[in-house]
Amino acid sequence: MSLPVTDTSSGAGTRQVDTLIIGSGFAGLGAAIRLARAGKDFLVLERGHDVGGTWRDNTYPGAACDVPSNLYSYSFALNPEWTRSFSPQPEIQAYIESVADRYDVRRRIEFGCEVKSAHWNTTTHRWDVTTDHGDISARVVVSAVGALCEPSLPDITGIENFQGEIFHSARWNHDADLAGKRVAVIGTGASAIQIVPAIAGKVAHLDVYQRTAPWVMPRADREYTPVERFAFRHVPGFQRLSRALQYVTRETQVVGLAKAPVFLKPLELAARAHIRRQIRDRELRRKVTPNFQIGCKRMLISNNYYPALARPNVDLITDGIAEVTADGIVTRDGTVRKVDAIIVATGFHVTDSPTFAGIFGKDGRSLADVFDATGMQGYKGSAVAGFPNMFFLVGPNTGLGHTSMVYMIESQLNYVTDAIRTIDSHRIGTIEVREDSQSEYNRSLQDALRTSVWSNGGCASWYLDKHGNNTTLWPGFTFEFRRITKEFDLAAYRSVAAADLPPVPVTVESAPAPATPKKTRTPRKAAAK
Ligand code: N01
Repeated sequence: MSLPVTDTSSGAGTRQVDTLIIGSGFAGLGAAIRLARAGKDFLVLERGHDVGGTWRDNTYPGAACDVPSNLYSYSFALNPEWTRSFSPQPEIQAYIESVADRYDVRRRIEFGCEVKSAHWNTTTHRWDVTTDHGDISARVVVSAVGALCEPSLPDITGIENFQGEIFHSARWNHDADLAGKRVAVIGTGASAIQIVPAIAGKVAHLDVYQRTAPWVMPRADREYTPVERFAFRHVPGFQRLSRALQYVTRETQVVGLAKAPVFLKPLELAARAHIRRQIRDRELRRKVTPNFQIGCKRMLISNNYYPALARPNVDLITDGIAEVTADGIVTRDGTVRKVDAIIVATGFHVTDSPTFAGIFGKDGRSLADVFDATGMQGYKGSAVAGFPNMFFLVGPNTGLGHTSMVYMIESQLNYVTDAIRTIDSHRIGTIEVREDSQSEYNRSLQDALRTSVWSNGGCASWYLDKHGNNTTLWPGFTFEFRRITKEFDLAAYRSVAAADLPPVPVTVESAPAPATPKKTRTPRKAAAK
């Protein structure tokens, strides 16, 4: 157990924190629970006013999960309260809040505290973190900011001049009354296809601006019966069995997605049949039929998106947007469509998150600069060379298109918790993934991705960075990731024992607090080179 060096009082001066976790979505909250269980000393900073991350922020009408409910929870906190086979956002948010309460970690989370920057201090061998609640010095930082947290706004000429209501899907303005209004939705991704059916019946007219038609599959969503809900609560192993079956079924998709896309053909046929079943109009059928291989972009699921598009008050517009004016949208063919409100459902900054620009590693370069040069590369999604004593959750190549991210997050929690345990038990002062470990790891990832539909399916997606590399998705079965993250592999890292670090010079004005627990007796030779 590490010594309790965290001083969370927000008095004058720099606060000393042992492990600083940034974010309290599924990843950050999970990290807090795991570190609390391991008896570690930590503080969580959360810029929002509650836990939940992307599930707290995405409150748009129709928001729901496209992963089955029983798979979409922590393995250590199954939720017998799910009411449907695919959960709506309010239930997921309520679940996350209930877990925070059950594991009593809220008191270790500082809400409404935004991290502005984090600089590795080569003198103190700690992270200097600037926040809007003052400065913090942390021995270890765990970044759990998530991939889908920074809304991406489209760079469309004139959009800043629009005079009506305009907001991003992840920042829904619940004060805006859309009833009886002319509304435009820009984008046809996972968020938009849930928003469109939810508002189509309320607005006077809806224009849906589609740049690329997505593949949409039927959604096997239904209410759980009272018998099932009783069994989830009272029959030992029943919910876990349901979860295991869902896990295995979903995992079979990896064969088609990552290894041999020919096996995705049955899914494509099912999606084509879905279009034929739900849309009569030939022209609309043509417009919604994608021109790339299924799976290349995230496969969407909906039973009410196509019927919503077929409504008389809804138009699907496929001519590109030329500009936005004060009161409407002009497409490239010159047509002007007046609207009262625009909903921007254009996704998130994933490979170019603005959070990268505020993290500065040991050579003074920001994570944004490093990723700009090399692409978003890391090691096991959890560490990046040049950024000592920093771990990432939902880092590079940990994303998924086919199953629950919570499974990947829990794999990373095993790894990062074990890393912190190792740092403490070996009395390590600084630890950093070796460049050769990271390069080798990324070479094998990119090799594995070569056969995937994401690389060969003929689409442009946010899975690929500007170098054309897929730096977001895990290229194999998720149990393979679970295996390689089961234990922290110290040999892949360069570390310096705390006792071998040069002493921190003491200045007249301020004497820095001890960097690492000093009163320890583990032999320094235990730290790997
Ligand atoms: O964003 P997206 P999202 N002009 O990036 C279009 C997760 N999620 O918020 O395809 C016009 O998928 C863009 O067009 P194109 C899930 O992981 C999960 O919908 O790039 N259009 C696309 O249609 C998902 O993948 C759930 O040509 C522009 C859309 O905007 C991720 O969140 C629910 C444009 C963006 O789609 C993001 O989904 C919801 C422009 N300038 C979301 N720029 C679950 O159920 C972009 N577009 C778990």
